[in-house]
Amino acid sequence: KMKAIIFDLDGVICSTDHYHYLAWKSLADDLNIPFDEKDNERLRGVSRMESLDIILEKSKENYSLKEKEQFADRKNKLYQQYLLKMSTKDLSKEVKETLEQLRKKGLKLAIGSSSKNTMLILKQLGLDTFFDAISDGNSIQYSKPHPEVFMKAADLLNIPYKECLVVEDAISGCFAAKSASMNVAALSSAYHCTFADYHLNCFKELLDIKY
Ligand code: B16
Ligand code: MG
Repeated sequence: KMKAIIFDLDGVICSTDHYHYLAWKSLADDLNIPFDEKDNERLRGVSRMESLDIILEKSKENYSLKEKEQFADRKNKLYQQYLLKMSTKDLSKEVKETLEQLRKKGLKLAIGSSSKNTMLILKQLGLDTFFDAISDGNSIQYSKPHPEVFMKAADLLNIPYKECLVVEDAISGCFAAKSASMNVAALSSAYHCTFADYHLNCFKELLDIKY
C-alpha cells in the first residue's frame, strides 16, 4: 500500500528542464564546447557541479575549481533569469488538478529535487505552501542517483520508504528511488526505464494507479 508520492520537480511538475538546457548551452557556446539536447539528457537529476563536469568532458582545457565555480555561477544566474519570468501560468492545469485529486485521496505529497532553486520555482508556480514536505538540493550531501533526497522527503513525512511512490523524468532519479526500496513511476525521458513500476504517458495517469 502506498501512502505518499514524492515528485521530482524539473521535468515532472514543471518544464524548467528546458531552461537548464538553454543556460548550459549558452555557457558551452561561450567556452566553445559542443553541447546539444542529447548531451543534456545526461544532466537530468544530476547536481549543478556534476552537470558542469559532464559538459567539460568535451573541453580541451583544464579548468581550476575556482574557474568551475564561476562557470556554475554564471549558468545559475542565467537560469534564474528564466525562472524569474515564470508565474502561476506555468503550472499546467493537468498538474494542478491531478495534485489536488491525489491529495483528496488522502495521499501525502512531497517534493524530492536535486535543485537548489526548488523554493524559488515553487514560489513562482504558487506551490510553495502546497506540499507536505520539501527535500531539495540545499539539504543533501549526495545528489541522484544517490537516494538521499528521497529518503529525506519520506523521513519528513514519516512514511516508510516502501510505502512511497516516486515520480521521475530522469533515469538517475529512478535509480535513486529504487535504491531506497521505493516504488517508481517513470515519465517522459525516463518512460522506457526498464525497472520502473509504472510507466506514465502523462501526469494525470497517476490517478489510475491503485494506491
Ligand atoms: P540547480 P530535479 C535537477 O532537478 C535537474 O534535473 C538537474 O538538471 C539540475 O542540474 C539539478 O536539479 C540542480 O539544479 O542548479 O537549480 O541546483 O530534476 O532533481 O528536480
Ligand atoms: Mg527531473
